[in-house]
Amino acid sequence: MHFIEWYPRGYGVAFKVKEKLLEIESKYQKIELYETEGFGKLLVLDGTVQLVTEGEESYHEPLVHPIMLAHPNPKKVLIIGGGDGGTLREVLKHKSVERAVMVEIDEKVIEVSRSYLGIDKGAFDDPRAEVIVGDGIEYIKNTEEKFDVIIVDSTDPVGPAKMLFSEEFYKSAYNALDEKGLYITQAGSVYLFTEELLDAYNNMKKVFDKVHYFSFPVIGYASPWSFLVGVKGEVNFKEVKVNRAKDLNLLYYDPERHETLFQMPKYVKDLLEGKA
Ligand code: AG3
Repeated sequence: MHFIEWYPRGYGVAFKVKEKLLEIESKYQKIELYETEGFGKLLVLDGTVQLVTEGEESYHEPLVHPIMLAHPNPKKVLIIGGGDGGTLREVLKHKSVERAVMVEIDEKVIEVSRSYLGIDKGAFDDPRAEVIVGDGIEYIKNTEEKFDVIIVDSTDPVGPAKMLFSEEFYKSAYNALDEKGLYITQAGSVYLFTEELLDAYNNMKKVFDKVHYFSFPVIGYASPWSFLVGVKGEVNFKEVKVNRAKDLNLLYYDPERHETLFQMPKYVKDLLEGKA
């Protein structure tokens, strides 16, 4: 038995699976869960791989730690999406964090993750965490709070999450950042969603004071995977405070080699920089 996610152009990512543990239709999407042969449990939303429990850190670490370590003192963090709790868990590893708000639209993703995956490792019950079931777009538009860091851990920039990659959404995010703030979003497969990556990058450039891009190989995704960082004010994303990384127990992202993040295949770099 196997599970395959098909990307555009007939490219696929497959896992051999021992059994299907669950398939439910929530109000928002189809949620599937499998026991894989080699990578623990596999969470799938609307046919797209979200994570495997043995390897999810290859996504959550580059999503969370580069911006947390580049920010001078991140106290308040907002997470949009991230219902499995992996992002929240990594955020709360930072001692400076006083408050982390997570806004996930689909309650079922939280429930399924809590009962079957356990990757939050207690993060949902941390007193610094506030978990809100709701629409992140509305939340960010209406909140009066200012955050040091905003992390978007959503599904792909196609389909229902497309709004999260729009200029309008970036404007609300910019307003919800403190005067020095960092924003990050996953932005899809470098090779297979290049157009979406370019669109998101160009939209972010209209709003943020500076925009950075990087890529990282993620287990279970058609890698390399892209990430976009928006800066408000003066924060240098090219440098991280390595001494704050000591207790993070990292497996994939290496703050000592932060500069290696910025590798991107040449033709993609040329497209992003308008040289192609
Ligand atoms: N959220 C990003 C999922 C993107 C994967 N896309 C795909 N497989 N086509 C992951 C959720 C983990 N917290």
